[in-house]
Amino acid sequence: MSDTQKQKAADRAAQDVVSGMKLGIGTGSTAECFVKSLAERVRGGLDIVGVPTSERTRALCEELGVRLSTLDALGTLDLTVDGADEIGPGLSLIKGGGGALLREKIVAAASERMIVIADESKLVPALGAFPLPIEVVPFGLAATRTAIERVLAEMGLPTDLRLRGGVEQPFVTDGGHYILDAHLGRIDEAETLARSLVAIPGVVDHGLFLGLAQTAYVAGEEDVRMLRA
Ligand code: ABF
Repeated sequence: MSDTQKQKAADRAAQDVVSGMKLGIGTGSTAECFVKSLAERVRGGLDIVGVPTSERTRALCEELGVRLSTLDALGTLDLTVDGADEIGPGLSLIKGGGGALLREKIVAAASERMIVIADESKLVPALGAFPLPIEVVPFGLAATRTAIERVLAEMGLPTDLRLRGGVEQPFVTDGGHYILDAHLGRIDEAETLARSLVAIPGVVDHGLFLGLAQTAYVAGEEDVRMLRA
């Protein structure tokens, strides 16, 4: 979890940005390193417009002078650069530990390309050690939770769901939703799980990002490796 490694991966991704691009800008500490690299290039004359994936990222972009617009105004984006909680086989990802998965997924899906940036601690042989965030509507929380547990049980997965922030003070996303973190251990059938979760009324989305990223820049002690899906 080295900040230097995160910055190196972020710097590498910033090199792929060219003037005229419409950019999706991720959330989290690695994405913040990217905003810093980007801002430096903007000061040097790079002309881009970004769509932030969270209010936190919006604030940093505004502070550092990165020009922003909205997804509705721009339509499609050329590239999204974002961090991840886990990077598994084929650049399957778990995201959402930072609580911004919904906007991150909408922005990534509206982009022609997605680059993931990370330090090598995020690389895993199989997804699932990191708890899978599931974004849910507050209304009917108990019913939604029961339906998720049923799906998990049917797939032979643990039904250990924890409301982020706790019952007294649940964490609220930028979209006004709650997050249930599913402690699964290992996810072998990510596609099936992803489909089953979004089919549940009350589930807004989940942190499995499958088939969205084409490239990852992963920084180790020595260098930055490029991985392809
Ligand atoms: C975002 O930030 C999230 O999807 C992911 O949860 C998190 C990773 O944060 P960090 O870069 O701080 O490890 O990309």
